[in-house]
Amino acid sequence: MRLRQGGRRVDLVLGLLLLAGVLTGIAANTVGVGWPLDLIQIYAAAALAILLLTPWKFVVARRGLGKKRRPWPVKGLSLGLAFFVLVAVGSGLLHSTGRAEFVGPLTLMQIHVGSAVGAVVVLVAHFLFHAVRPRRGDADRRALLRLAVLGGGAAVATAAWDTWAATNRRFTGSVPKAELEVTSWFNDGIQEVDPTAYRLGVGKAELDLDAVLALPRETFEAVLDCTSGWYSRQQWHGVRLSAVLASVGVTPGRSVEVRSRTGYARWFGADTLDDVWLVTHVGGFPLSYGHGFPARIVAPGRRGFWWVKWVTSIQPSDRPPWAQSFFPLS
Ligand SMILES: Nc1nc2c(c(=O)[nH]1)N[C@H]1C(S)=C(S)[C@@H](COP(=O)(O)O)O[C@H]1N2
Ligand SMILES: [Mo]
Repeated sequence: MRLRQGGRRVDLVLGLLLLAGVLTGIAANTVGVGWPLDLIQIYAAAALAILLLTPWKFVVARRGLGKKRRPWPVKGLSLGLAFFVLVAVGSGLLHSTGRAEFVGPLTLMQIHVGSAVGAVVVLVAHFLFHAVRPRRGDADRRALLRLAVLGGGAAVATAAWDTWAATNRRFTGSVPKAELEVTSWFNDGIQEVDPTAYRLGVGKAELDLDAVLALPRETFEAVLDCTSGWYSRQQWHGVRLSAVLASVGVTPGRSVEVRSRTGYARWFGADTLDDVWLVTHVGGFPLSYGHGFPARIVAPGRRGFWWVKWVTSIQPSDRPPWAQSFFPLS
């Protein structure tokens, strides 16, 4: 009886830790740089708390698996869930060290996200078969004390991990790279844009490449931080979107739609256009085809998926910037 109650509590805490992991994981991949909270620290603490609970869960699970009454789908789901969670935690921790990137053809981040999605799917199925419901008696003093010990243990483990293992990660969880990596959100192919044929539509005006290069450009540094788990600080050279619009006398609506030759688009709020750049050069050289030649967005403080490459159109829009998908959909 005691053990059964203990098992339910372990499951409850594990379920809450998984939920915390999913929420902070998604949040860390949407927020940008001006963020005061080290979300990945909470994320890592949830993961390490799961690891700390593994020995207890193991005892409980061994008993559950031994039960003849328990139907085999529940047992299968339990094992599947344990597998996905341990793979997700392990691949995430390994990635955070920045010392490994691939396992076979897959990146650690792909394995991490894939197994986390797998865990959520299995958890939902598991719950449908074998629901754990909290009871009032679950939160007695001893249970709360244990929870506090677990929290303390996870905090210490996280601090140790950050000090000795994940030493170079940003608060987003990304690890550093000296050079940019040619990356696309989904499957946009590299565009080999002919510079003589290039036209940039801004409102009703059309600028050729010389006209873009004649705009008031500046040099600055900014960090590209991709949701695939790396970041790179580079020196960029380009013009603020506010200046691009002003040069042709266009006023933004509620936002500005920036569209790539591939159709990929993001909307930037009218009040942010001083801080979003149309750049033509990186590290003192024109952009390469892979990095968005002849012109791309650099949006300091926003994740890589905002940094639209091969920009061919900048249009005022009535769409409020929040009325777009959280992450690009294609
Ligand atoms: N047109 C277009 N622009 C894009 C993408 C894309 O798929 N299509 N991917 C974005 C993502 S997810 C990232 S991280 C950066 C990568 O820029 P890089 O290839 O120069 O490193 O480009 C962004 N711009
Ligand atoms: Mo990205």
